[in-house]
Amino acid sequence: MGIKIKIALLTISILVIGGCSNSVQPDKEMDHNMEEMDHSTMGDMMEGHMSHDEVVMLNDSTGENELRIPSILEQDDEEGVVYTVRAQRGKTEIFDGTETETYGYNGSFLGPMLRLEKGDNVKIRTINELDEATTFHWHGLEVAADVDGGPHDALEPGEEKVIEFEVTQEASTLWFHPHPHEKTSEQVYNGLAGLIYIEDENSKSLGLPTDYGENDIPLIFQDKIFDEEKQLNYSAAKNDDGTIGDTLLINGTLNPKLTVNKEKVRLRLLNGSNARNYTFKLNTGDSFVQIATDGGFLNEPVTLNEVTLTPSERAEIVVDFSQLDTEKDLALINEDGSILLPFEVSVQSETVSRIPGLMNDFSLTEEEMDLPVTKKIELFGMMDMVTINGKKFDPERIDFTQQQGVTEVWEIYNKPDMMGGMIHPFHIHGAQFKIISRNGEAPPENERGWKDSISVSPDETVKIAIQFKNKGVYMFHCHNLEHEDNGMMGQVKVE
Ligand SMILES: [Cu+2]
Repeated sequence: MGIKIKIALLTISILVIGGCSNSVQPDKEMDHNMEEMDHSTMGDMMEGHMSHDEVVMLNDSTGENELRIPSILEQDDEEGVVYTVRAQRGKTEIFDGTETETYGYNGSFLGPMLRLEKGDNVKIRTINELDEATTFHWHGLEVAADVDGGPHDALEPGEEKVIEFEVTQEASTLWFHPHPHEKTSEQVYNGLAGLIYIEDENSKSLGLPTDYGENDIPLIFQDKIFDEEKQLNYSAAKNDDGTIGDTLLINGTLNPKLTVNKEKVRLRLLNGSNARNYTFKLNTGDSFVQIATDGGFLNEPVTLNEVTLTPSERAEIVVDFSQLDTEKDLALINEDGSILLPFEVSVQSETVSRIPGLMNDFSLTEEEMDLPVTKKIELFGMMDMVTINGKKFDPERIDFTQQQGVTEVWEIYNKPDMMGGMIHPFHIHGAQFKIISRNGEAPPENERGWKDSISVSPDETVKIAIQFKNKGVYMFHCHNLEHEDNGMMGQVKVE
């Protein structure tokens, strides 16, 4: 979008605020900020601000490269469930014949998939082989705060730390990524991200597609900007309101395609992007079913034509290729029509898997729904002026306390700004929570399951019920990674 259109939008916003008595008024703090800002600063700020409508489109995938499937991390050769995860620098051939400098876990780009079982006592040897500090954060895992890998747990270059935890939660698709103070966005952007699958008795008995890389496909969506040398130059690409690229990589694959059999195929979607939101749909308009949210299975499959994921959210969906017209070109596309992942359907049909009608016993009880709101979160601002409850992150400040094992209701409000505001993806560490309501209404059916990240639209209020199983200091923050690094984060101490 050109500068002219943005200026026009800005003018309209100011007219709306000035001319309409019941429109959203900037609060005192915002007034104060605006007073201190000269015109050029404001112009710069608006230039970079990312509203939902003006996001650069992704280039269509040409489908020339078969999708890369992350390897499954093998256990170390010692007693027990022991893994080693190393954060490394490397070079990756993303474009044919060119080496791009990247970061990865146990490799040059992204990471292996870590497969855990409920009940496992896991030991992970984390090693920082980068030349900068990093942390190892297990996104969605219900573990004690001292192994959660928040910004307090930085490993310096060359440092090692062994962490131990028991997997106490149900089958789900989680992920791991770095979380160092003010450096999360750059390190994730450069390639530090990996998947965690948790399996349990239930997930193994449901009969869902489970052949990893065959009909159970991990899909990590990340958008990037490559410079003329085909390098990821974060400081050049960076946008304080969320770095958005024109080039999609899925599992690190440029121009990916996925070859599938004529059967039910389970796609585990992870929005691993710094800031881009995706609305996934099939190019034919055909429906699919969603079977899982961030932290576990839905009770019943939910039929959908599209599903939206904001950064760090996951959804598991099943596409039944035996029921689609495979004479047509099939692809997973984004809301704006850009082609994300073309499918090549082989003639082979497999019919072993099924989608059961009942998959889980998730419930939101009357008692939980009747609990009073005891914690209020107000998300506000844009660019580097983002705040939670008017404050920026301070590692020395505890914002809330909560008792271990006690359910509380948090109310999260996204306060609009003079530009209207933008979606903030809100994430809480160390717990899976339940959505009670969105603007007072029951959440949509595909959000009636365990969540650790939620989208909160401008002027929207979301109520959640949350309980922490473990103790310690946990982060809660916006998962637009530049907002996180700009201080849109707070801390809850669980006692
Ligand atoms: Cu945000």
